[in-house]
Amino acid sequence: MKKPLGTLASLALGAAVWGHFEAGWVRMRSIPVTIPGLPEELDGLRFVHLSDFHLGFPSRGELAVERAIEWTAAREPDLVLITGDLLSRPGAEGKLRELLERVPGSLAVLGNHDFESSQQGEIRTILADTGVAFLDGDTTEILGIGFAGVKGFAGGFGRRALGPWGEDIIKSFVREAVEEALKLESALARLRTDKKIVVLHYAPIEATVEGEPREIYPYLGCSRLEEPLGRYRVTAVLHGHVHNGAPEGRTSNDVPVYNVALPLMRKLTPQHPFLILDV
Ligand SMILES: [Mn+2]
Repeated sequence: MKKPLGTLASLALGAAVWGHFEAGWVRMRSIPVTIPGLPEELDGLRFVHLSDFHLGFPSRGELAVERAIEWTAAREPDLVLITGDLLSRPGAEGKLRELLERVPGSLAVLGNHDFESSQQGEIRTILADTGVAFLDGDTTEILGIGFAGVKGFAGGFGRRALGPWGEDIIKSFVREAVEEALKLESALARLRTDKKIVVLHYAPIEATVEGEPREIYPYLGCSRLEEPLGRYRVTAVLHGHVHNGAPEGRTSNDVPVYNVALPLMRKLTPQHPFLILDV
């Protein structure tokens, strides 16, 4: 009697272990996305957008991240954009360094997870050492396209966004979102390029959050980040963070917004857990 029970237990354990790792499996598939209005001379440029690595010990997504970096490096894209949550837990600093060394010249913003274990300083050192530009209200111009990046913050969307009212702690919370939006706005004001791409961790619109439980919408982004996007005629916005949201939406001024949280990509296009913008 003992043996079959033992076998069943092993099977159950085997299935659980397989399920755990299968969630981090990678299968590749391409989804072409067209950005309307880009000039002809940019035709054929290839950007890769990677997000939400959530490395650390333990990390079931590490294999997917390795494959994504391997795939990216092999195709020598014109630019790699990374939208935060590089480390979720300690224990993967060496792995992060090793992966980023394979995509030098990338642009990155940090995410909320990068702050969780107070590792943001160390992550910034790794970014600097590996030649990845860190954007925190900063801008850069590459191939005639201007890039502006901030982490962003939470607070909710539209008329229901949290207002700076009541207790000091609520005011401080709202102030964080306002300051991130101001950083983005002043970065955009400095860009002189016709084409501008914004890189965020948090979502600037509700449309790419749809699919998540409604109760957590306000923690996934803030429409205060949307305000500067229309004013400065941004070409496209890339963000991460929203693991169960929608991959694409538009601001009220019709700016396309792409959500490329790695866990979302693994579900939607499991063969290809990242977005290629074919411009
Ligand atoms: Mn996040």
